[in-house]
Amino acid sequence: MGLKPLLFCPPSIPPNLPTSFRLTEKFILLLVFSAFITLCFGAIFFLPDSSKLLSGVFFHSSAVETNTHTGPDSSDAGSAGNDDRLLAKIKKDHEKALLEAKDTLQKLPDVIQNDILADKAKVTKESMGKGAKDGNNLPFIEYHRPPGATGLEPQDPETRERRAKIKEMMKHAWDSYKQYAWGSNELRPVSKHGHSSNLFGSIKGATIVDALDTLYIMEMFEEFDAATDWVEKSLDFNVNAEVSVFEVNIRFVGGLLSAYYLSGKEVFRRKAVELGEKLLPAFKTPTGIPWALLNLKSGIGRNWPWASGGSSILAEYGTLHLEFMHLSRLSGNSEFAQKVMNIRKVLNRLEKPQGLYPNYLNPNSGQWGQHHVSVGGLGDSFYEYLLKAWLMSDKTDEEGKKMYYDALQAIETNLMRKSTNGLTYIAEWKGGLLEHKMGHLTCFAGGMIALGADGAPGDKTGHQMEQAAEIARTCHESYARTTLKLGPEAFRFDGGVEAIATRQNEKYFILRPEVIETYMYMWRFTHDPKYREWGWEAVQALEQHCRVDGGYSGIRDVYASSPNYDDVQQSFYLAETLKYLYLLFSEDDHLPFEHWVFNTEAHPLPVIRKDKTDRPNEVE
Ligand code: DMJ
Repeated sequence: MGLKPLLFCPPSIPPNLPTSFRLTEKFILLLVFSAFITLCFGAIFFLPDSSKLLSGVFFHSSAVETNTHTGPDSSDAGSAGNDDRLLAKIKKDHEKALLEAKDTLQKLPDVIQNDILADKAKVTKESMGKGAKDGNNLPFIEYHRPPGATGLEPQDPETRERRAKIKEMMKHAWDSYKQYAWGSNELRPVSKHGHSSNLFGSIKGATIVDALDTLYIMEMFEEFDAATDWVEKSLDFNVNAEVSVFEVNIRFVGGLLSAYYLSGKEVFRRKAVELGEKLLPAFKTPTGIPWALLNLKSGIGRNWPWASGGSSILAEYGTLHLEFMHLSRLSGNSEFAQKVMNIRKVLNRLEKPQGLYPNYLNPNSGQWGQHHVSVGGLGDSFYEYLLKAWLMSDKTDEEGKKMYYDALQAIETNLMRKSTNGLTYIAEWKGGLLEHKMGHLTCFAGGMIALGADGAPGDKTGHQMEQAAEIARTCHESYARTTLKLGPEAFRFDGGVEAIATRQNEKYFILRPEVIETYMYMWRFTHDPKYREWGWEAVQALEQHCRVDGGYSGIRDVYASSPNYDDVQQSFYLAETLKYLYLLFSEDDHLPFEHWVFNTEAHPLPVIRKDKTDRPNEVE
């Protein structure tokens, strides 16, 4: 099918009318038209804001708005009425303000100060109530540094010198890390490069965060500032990686919290809360007992594949309490505290074999796994946190207190034994049978028992101090009986030996702190000089056998005639071992126990005072 062509047919025009303008007429018309357009555009661009002009015509404007611009318009009767009312109100307000000022001037300075504090507390309370939803939206907190963040020089010259030596050791460890592994989690001091264990996923800088508070208390402020700068610019938790909830909590959250409380720098509070929030999905289990491992991006958790029946580990889920209580306090978000209080609830509902807490608990069923009990690896810091939760709450957490002293009683009855030659040790319990072995990790218990002795029920204070002293002695023996004078990972009391490692895979020393930690507590409570002497023996051994050009290294066999390095400078060497040594040679008012509680990675956290509940933002 074809299309018809479109033809143009002009309409017929009468012959006497002009069909078009002449050129001059066209020109004049064009001029008039363009002048008109220019006028219109000029009006749009150069006249005052037309909306304001129009508002006077089309919209009713309030008296206040009118008066702020030009004052009263005498020709407008309604507006004049408004103005009178307004003037009267202003006058009244002025009179009220004058009366208040007069009132204030008559008050005593103390009363004025209290009024200001009450107003501040009110504002803080209101903002705390709203709760932070991320590390960037935190309530205002007025920072007060708790006492003893730094300490005075020791009186005694020898102690002063020894303390200075520990600071020099810290400098060597830190400078080496900075030179060879800056930003990595840990340092390989022999091969002189960075190292990372998979405990931290792809989070970086474990040594920096772990060392912050040690740098601060040793007054190494230049180094502290460099570390702070790194935290501000490079510490990143937005990683798609699986981390150990426990390790990240005790080292990173704990380290950041301490750095905040010591320095008052907001960046540490922000980072601690940000990381705490990233850990919360670990609690998404039927019982609320958290997973051991968590992918920080997906929030998916799981347990260690080797843990009995898919269980969570006592020392892992039981070592979140101190940090999470502080996270709630610093963020205004009560979820952190609820999560850890729920762990207690689950535990309290369970039947405990002989009053003991097995190391394995299934987070789905809420039932114990294998009946394996230990005050060393897998169990240790759970007991520590029960006691410290009570102390950190200014002794108001009665539940924590009861759980601690009951557990200690069960440990004493079922696990604590004396060797043939009189060395007290804490064995491991496997379904009712004892394994007569004590781990280096278990040696922290001397310090813990000493710390709790004062509050022991009945008249057990003296008894517990003796137990603590005996454990300190046994652990010292485990060092003294080696060739290199450093303690093995585990030592046994069977097969004719006492306090000696018999298995090759238990002979290593990885710069762990627990024995020195116990010396520090024992020194503070007894002032018996032997504890400083024992600490100094350890310093000499560390210098002789662990110090290398590029930092400090662990060693593979403490019974060998010379050290075989494992080439790792653990972050806890800076966080704990060197900090406890420094405090051992410091005066008691440096991080005093009545104001500070150490988390299990030796990060000091302030006691939350019960008499300041009305001023939640004050530490003391
Ligand atoms: C530290 O990370 C902590 O003390 C933890 O509780 C177990 N032990 C290591 C150091 O030995």
